[in-house]
Formats: sequence, structure tokens, C-alpha cells
Amino acid sequence: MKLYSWEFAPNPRRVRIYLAEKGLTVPVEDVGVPGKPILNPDFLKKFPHRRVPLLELDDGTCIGEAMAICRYFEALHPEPPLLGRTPKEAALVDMWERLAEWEGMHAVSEYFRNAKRSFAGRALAGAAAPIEQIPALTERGRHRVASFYEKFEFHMKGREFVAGDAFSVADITTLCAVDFAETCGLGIPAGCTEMIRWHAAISARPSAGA
Ligand SMILES: N[C@@H](CCC(=O)N[C@@H](CS)C(=O)NCC(=O)O)C(=O)O
Repeated sequence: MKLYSWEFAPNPRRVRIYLAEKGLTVPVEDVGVPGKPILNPDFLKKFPHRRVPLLELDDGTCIGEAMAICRYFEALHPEPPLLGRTPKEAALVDMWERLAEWEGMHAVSEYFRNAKRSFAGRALAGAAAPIEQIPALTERGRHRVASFYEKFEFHMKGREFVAGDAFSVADITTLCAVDFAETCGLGIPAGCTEMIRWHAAISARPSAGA
């Protein structure tokens, strides 16, 4: 078994944090090309969707998408539960994890991939053919990130975790989205005190360094 990852990319980090929280060790191969914002061409041949994370099982099965990989490990190693402990909590974790990906991670990506010169012609992750940047999408991405912070700030009032009362993949995806935003200069606004509190607590967990 091997996990294909990319050190500075936010989505493989979701899986690395998940594994660290579970106490699981999986061999990891970084498939980034040193000094360039691209993935190794040999890796791209392996997975037509051309994205990381990717988990390759010993029988050659390739599992892409961060949450699909987490679900695979959750079924094998249920403790500690990171996808919710009851049907209600599982639904809430799923809901908030998806919201963090769509309203957080995708919003930051929209800003980042349309703004960075080094991603010219690669405005969508995983596209084989060139996808040109659309400058107007940087502004739209910025607005979407602001809206993400606003909504999550409202939700986090008095809460320790994003979904339910235990740490879960909803916290992991939200953390990775926020840290990705910070690297783009779109960090948590000073007025979002609930988010700042939550972010400090989650960042202090040893898994955050994964
Ligand atoms: N929805 C996917 C997103 C995966 C994704 O976008 N990965 C990025 C890195 S964060 C990638 O592989 N990009 C390849 C590229 O930019 O060429 C998941 O959950 O795993």
C-alpha cells in the first residue's frame, strides 16, 4: 500500500492528518516535481484524474479523493471514530466536511489557481488539457472565501469542533482550507474570533503537522 502525496498541497494533507489522528503509518511518496508546481509525469500516467491524494492498494487498486481514502481506513480501523459516532453525528460530519470542501477549499482554489502566474494554463486541478486562468475568478474566489469565514464564524459560536462534540474529518478539511487560505493571504479575518479560537486549538494537535 502507498499514499501518493504532494507536500505543500492542501488535499493530500487532509489524508495525512487523518492517518496521524488514527495513529496509522502508511508509506507515503511525494509526487511533486521539486521546484515546480506540477506532479511527476509518471504518477500522472497512473491516475487519469491526475490529482493527489491517491491511495494505491497492494492489489493495484487506486483510490482517489481524500474522503474516499478516509472512508476506506475508517472501515478498517474504526477507532477513534473520525466520521461520526452516531447516525446523526455521521450526517452532521458529512454535511460540514462537504461544506468545508465546497465553500472553503474550492473557494480558495478558485482564487489561487486563477491568481498565481505559476498556474497559468492550469487553472483547474487535474486537467490534462490547458485550462486558462480567468482573472475575474480571483475576485469571485476572494468573495467566496469571505463568505466561508462568515458562515463558519456564525456556526462555531460556542463550539469546540466543527461537527458534533468530537474531533472529526470536518475539522480536518476546515483546517486544511483555512491554512491554504492563509498561504494565499486570505487568512481568518480578525473579527472572526470564534474561528481564530477554533483554529488555534486544532492547530495545536500533533496531527496538524502531518
Ligand atoms: N476533491 C479532491 C481534490 C484533489 C486535488 O485537487 N488535489 C490537488 C492538490 S491539493 C492536485 O492534485 N492538483 C494537481 C495539479 O494541480 O496538477 C480530493 O478530495 O482529493
